Amino acid sequence: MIKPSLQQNPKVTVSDSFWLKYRQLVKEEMIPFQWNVLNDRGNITIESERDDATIPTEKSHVIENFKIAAGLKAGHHYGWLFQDSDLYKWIEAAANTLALETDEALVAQVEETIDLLEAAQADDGYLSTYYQIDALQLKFRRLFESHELYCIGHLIEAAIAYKEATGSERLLQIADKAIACVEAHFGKAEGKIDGSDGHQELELALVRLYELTGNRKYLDLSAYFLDVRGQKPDFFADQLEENDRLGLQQGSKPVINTVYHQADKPVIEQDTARGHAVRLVYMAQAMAGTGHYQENEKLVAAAKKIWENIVQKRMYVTGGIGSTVRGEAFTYDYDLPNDLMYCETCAAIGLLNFSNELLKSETDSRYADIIERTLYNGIISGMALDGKHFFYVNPLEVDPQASALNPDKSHVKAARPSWFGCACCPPNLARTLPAVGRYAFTQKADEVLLNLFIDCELAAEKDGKAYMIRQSHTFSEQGRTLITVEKTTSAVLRLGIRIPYWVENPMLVVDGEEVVAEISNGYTYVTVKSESMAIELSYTIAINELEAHPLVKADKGKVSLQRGPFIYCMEEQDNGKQLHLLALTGAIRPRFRSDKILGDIVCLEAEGELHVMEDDWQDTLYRVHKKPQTVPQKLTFIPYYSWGNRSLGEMQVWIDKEDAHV
Ligand code: FUB
Ligand code: ZN
Repeated sequence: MIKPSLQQNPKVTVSDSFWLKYRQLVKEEMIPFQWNVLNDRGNITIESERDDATIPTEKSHVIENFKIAAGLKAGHHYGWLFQDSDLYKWIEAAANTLALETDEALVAQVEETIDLLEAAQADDGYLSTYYQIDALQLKFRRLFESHELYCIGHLIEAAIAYKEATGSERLLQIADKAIACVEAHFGKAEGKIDGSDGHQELELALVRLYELTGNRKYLDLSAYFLDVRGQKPDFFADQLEENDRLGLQQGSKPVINTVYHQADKPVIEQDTARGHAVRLVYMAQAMAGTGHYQENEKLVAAAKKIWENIVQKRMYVTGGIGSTVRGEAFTYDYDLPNDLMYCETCAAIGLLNFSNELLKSETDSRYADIIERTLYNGIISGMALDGKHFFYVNPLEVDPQASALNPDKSHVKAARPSWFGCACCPPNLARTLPAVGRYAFTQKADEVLLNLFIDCELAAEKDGKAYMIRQSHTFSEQGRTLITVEKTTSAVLRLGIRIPYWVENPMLVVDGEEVVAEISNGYTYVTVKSESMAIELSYTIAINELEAHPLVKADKGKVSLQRGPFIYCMEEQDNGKQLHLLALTGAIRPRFRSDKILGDIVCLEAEGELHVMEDDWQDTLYRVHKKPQTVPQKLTFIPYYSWGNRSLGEMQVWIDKEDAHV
């Protein structure tokens, strides 16, 4: 393993019109809208994410919970045990926005929120509004479901973002006090709890805190929580037994599913993606990060194994993960049903961050491919183009009638609701989108990687000397990428430029001279010796018909279309009803379109055919097979992320390929 150097969030200024639109949406729509929700203001309809009457959908109550915990109000906690994390993610979203542009009113809002957190935090640093208000006797005693450490993880991430954006350490102090509380209660020493949280998150946040501070104690604590997981598979159940023995009022005592919690065996032995999808990728990100900085090759190798299993056998073409609503979980290799899937927005965000973490210890553009696939597809599909409606799960095939009438598809929404009883995804999007520049480059001790083709500028330092890399792109019929490097020193800089799989015939010109683009692990390298250099990459943007591995039953005989980083889909609005009766038969062309709702997009138009239903089907459900009649039909595909923004209707990513209608 390469000796790890501490990586901090790169200072990247994004100027890309596609991503600036999202940044504006977060600032102008999502942050104020979500603030209203957290304060139970406005007339916002909260939907339950699936057909389950126990999901709390009356209100958010997040700010109220903190006020009650702080003793400023009377009452009970409302919402999920992890409702606090909605506020922490909101703060992180605000901070990531403040890192891009100052906004005194927003700073004041965050400062007020920090006042509230300070008031709510117990003297020993404990902070979990549910347990503080209604069940203090169970503090750290029902870890399978309590999310106490999960919430501290999100608090830490918010504090890091706020420090990076404003220089203020106020929130970090609260986070540090919470960490001190965790250290006082957890560990190997006699009398301490030797176990972990049911939902991983604290571990990855501690790695990020190490990156910010360089303090190895955070890394060691992350390593402890990773290491203890699965060592005693009965740990969660034993806690419940002990609560009974001690006569503590504790409510339900379910049978613990240790696979769901990734706690049935040590993490180092977990070589496939199992259980709850978000938890798994959050855990694996922490394994990759902790392993990298502690130079623990086994831990990094175990993380990689999990990553390989996901991207080779358990990931949707959109970068979505999680094949079943039951337990929001992975199932088995190649089981990727398009209409029953889960593909939670948070899980795609987790896979993005997991891939980004692995890229730190291994230069391989496959990680960047997944960063790109998740970002441009399964993540941004999680929100409407108005910034005020969200998907929790991101289907690849939708029929509104099925969503309404088949209870097994109650989680497969045909339109994005405003908010959810479990609101983990919307603020997760809000914190991720303004930070997109962080994935564009990876700075390593001996090289800088340009991962994403986003118009932006990196301002960084190497050995105390400043350098700048600017990239800009044109994606019309042909692709053209201009990269300028400027340095204040003649010290050599090795720049790796990712050549994405959707680039054909790349031609590289460096300082006016054509050079052969030799590719190593998906990157082509340019050695910058002089104080400035101009690099031009031109290429053809491929339109690919992707097919899935033959063992993916759901996609047999079908293709999905991809141009550049975007996966495409068909909508009823453009193609009529019964999308499953369409097949792709001929050429595909890009068409530039300015749509009132969808904005400036590149659609794909293709020759296709419609399987016509003959009259003799009227009262017949089955007949002896004969070749179906077909008529030619023009097909229109839009980028997947933009589906569901017009009228309610069917949507489909995978389409039959010509010879399917025989
Ligand atoms: O448990 C916290 C979050 O709620 C998970 O990450 C999501 O999957 C949802 O269950
Ligand atoms: Zn979520």
